[in-house]
Amino acid sequence: MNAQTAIRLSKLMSLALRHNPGAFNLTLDENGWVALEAIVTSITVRPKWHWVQTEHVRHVVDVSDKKRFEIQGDNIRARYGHSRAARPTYQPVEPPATLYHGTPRRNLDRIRREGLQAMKRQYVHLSTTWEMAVTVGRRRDYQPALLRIRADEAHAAGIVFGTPSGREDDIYLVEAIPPEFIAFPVDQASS
Ligand code: HQG
Repeated sequence: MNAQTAIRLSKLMSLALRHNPGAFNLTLDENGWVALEAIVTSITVRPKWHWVQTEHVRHVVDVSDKKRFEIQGDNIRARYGHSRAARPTYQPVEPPATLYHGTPRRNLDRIRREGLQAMKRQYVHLSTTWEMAVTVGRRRDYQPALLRIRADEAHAAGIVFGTPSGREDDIYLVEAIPPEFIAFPVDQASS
């Protein structure tokens, strides 16, 4: 399987495990898990994907730069990013003092007013590094606004942070971040 095909398979797995398991005849449990065998079968019935085997799905899990998926025993799930498919309960963890979020500049005004909201997903996604936040923001704006989240203060104020692993991780998930815990860029006008 070449790299491009692996990316396409990864997107298909995200569709099944984050957004629309029904379209794959899959039923996820409340934390997003489903049998590995079931997702492989559901993919192979799709035109052009008949060749997929468990090892291909495992390969996508292994090579994912962002650890999008995880396998435990005979089950697989998306670690984060869910919209409708499931609402995983993440183990509460103490966040690092600072977390980051990259967003298109056009969102800034609204985020200043109402803070970060989960929008179409189940949770707000926060990054541990500035670089990752830039990458996330660049999906939709070549020069995204970068927000610094005062996670220690938010945590002290009772906001619950979780991670897919239940311990220190690359991605932190939270219901919402009110504007008082966000340091906005001063030199970047919203557009
Ligand atoms: C914005 C991808 C207006 C928010 C990424 C974001 C990440 C608001 C957008 C992961 C807002 C939602 C998640 C408000 C938040 N007003 N806009 N009050 N509150 N927003 O895709 O964080 O590659 O749901 O800033 O890399 O961009 O797929 O969230 O711009 O890790 O594995 O609303 O998904 O991972 O967009 O991305 P998203 P996100 P994968």
